[in-house]
Amino acid sequence: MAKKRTAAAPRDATDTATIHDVKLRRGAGGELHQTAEGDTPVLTTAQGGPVADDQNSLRVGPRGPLVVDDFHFREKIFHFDHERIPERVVHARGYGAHGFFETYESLAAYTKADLFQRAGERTPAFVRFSTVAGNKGSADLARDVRGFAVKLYTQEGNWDLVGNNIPVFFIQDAIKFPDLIHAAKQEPDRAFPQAQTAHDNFWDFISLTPESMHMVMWTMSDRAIPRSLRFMEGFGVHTFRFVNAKDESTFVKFHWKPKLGLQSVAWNEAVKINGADPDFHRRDLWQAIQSGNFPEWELQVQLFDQEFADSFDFDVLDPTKLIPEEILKPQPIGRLVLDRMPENFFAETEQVAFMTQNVPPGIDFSNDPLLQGRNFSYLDTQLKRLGGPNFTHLPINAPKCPFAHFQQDGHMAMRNPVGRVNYQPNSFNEGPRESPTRGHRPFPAEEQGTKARLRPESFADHYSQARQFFISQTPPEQRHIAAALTFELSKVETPAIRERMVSHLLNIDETLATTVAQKLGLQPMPKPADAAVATRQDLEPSPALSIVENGPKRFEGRKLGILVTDGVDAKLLNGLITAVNKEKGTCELIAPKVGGVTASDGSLVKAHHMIDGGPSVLFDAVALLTSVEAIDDLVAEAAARDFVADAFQHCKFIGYDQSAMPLLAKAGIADALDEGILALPGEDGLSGFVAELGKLRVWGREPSVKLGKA
Ligand code: HDD
Repeated sequence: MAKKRTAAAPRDATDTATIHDVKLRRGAGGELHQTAEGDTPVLTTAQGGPVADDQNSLRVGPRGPLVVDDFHFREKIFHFDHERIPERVVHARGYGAHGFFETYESLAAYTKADLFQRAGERTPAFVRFSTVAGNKGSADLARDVRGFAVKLYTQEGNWDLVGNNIPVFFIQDAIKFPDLIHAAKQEPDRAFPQAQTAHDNFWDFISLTPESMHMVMWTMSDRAIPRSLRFMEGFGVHTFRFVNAKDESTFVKFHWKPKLGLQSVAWNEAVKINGADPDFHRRDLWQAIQSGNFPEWELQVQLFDQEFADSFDFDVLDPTKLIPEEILKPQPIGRLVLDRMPENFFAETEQVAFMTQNVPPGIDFSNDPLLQGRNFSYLDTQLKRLGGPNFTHLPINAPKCPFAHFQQDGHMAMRNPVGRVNYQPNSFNEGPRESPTRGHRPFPAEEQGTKARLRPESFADHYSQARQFFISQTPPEQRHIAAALTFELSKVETPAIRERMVSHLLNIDETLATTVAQKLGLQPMPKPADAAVATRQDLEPSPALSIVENGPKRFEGRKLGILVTDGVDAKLLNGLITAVNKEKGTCELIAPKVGGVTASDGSLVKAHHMIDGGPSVLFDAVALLTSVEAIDDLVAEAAARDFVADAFQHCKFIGYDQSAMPLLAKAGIADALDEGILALPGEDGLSGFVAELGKLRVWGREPSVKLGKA
């Protein structure tokens, strides 16, 4: 009997097969391709038919019309016309990576969640980072919240921890979410601004929503312009529950802490990065993973009981509040490592469907109204985006543990129950049955109350933690918040909205409010907003809220941009690269021509960028390794001057050899050499220079360059 003629891969097939004398080769997805001469697969239609000519449509004569029986043309164009799916209504721009989560110790005392039972257990993970407001093609360095969505493929089902890089949220009730997002995204009549909150609608909504003040302090801080996705924290935001085998519940808040510490950019830098490399964050993640520098976060949890929750004046169910780490220290429970990029962006990063309601047994929800509203929303959005109820059949969304159910049919069903019985209970004793012992059971919390639309009194304090955040920042970070507010409100055209915002700021910090008002030219000063101010308390500063206080101590994972010319001192250059690499940093070379330069020893050194293509905003620090012969030509290049001037105004460390002095002079900083502008190799040698780079910025310089001064 003839072998089955099919494009589907037989289970036991090897890399090649021969069917009806046609040589076949297995593709990445297990499919078989017909092979032409050599090992090149034959191009086929989606139906598997070999294609003879893919360059010319079928037509009548050389100048005649096309004909309708060109099924290959029809199929090719039809498929192209349907390539796009709706982008996410929020978090449209994102980038994902695969990895694993590793549990440190058993957490059986707190949770029966299978992934937390055994020390050293690894659970496959997929993480998608995103901005919120911008469209899919917007730039990475928008001033925005970053999504931090983690899918853990546990042995008892997928757990999606769909968080942000900010531990609180704008609103307390999910019913306000459409308004918040409408106000933040482009205004509907003019369709701009793109990926920016600096416009009337956003600040109008915010200034009428006092509960958003805490989150606004975060979004106006440098948290909203991270240097890299690898250098930011993630938060589950809400209070969740751990539930153990005895049905005992412990409240839990989740924190992802980056191993490489926190780091952000300056606003002026962000604006320039968006022009120089709109894909800055995704390129950075791609490069890090492809080069084996796998980003890592520690999962830490704040665990507490009802009695502890009751000790606060605020409510742990209120998503606009956090529990300061100094009051309840987060405990490390595992680590997340991202070690593999998707093979296909669309199949994985675009089609991944996160849903807050995906929780395994042992993890449960609290009565946070925002969380409960989210649990309702995410399923709907996947249906819209992915086009049908079978999106769990997509490999990126399918569980990696055994699963069995009677859901069937629908668009694009790839798996249906086999056999006669597709229901339960059934008397044929076939198919899966529920398991009261293993299955997810909600924590049996007792609930009572009158059904009503209301906001509890315990959610009323909107300013105490906003103030706490502000006073926990270092002076440069406070300056940046004031500058960000000034910038954003300067783009607001309606004076009453500016005033309303300043009246809220007065309840947060008077100096902040006055600075912003002065810089806006606001007169007279408005009165403080009267929204529930009576509840405001003076909370202690929390250093854990500062980025500068929690930055790295080393240059590891960072990038030095070295501007080189012909005649560069080969020993100095090689020594510097070695010293940076030893510290697990990387170097990129910028030269007048991308082909490279000839070093002092005659060797050809290839460059990564020409000067226009590699501005200093792309690097964490810079070095100027030039030569006496080439410096005049370099000084003549405006881009070289900008390279140095920007590095200076962004408070970066600048290493230089003496020949580069004219360039420093051209950039206007030869007379302003400070502790961050270091001659190379320097007294402590190149390793001493690289150790200094670990401080990342020379914030003491900032007032003199007026950067970030509101
Ligand atoms: Fe949301 C996407 C995070 C409130 C409704 N959200 C989405 C993503 C992240 C968050 C990271 C992107 C997931 C991905 O990469 O695919 N959202 C949050 C956080 C919130 C929050 C941390 C507050 C604590 N979200 C929130 C509310 C609602 C939604 C209150 C609706 C009531 N979110 C959605 C959504 C999205 C979404 C419309 C759009 C795309 C998607 O779900 O998959 O359902």
